[in-house]
Amino acid sequence: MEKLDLNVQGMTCQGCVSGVTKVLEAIPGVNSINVSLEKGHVSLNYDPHQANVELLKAAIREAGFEVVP
Ligand SMILES: [Cu+2]
Repeated sequence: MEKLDLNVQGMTCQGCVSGVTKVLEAIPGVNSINVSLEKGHVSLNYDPHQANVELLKAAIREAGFEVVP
């Protein structure tokens, strides 16, 4: 398992939090998802054989949020 921390912009309510959580949960190999609305932060663990950073970022972007450095 690899750990990933991302800063995510555009989350404004718990609906956004569950939206981000849902798209990440749908990706095989992803678990321990933690989304902080206050900090604009997402952390998760993923299996590098099943997912990768670019795939995870793309899923967040497709859900309508911005991943920032
Ligand atoms: Cu929202």
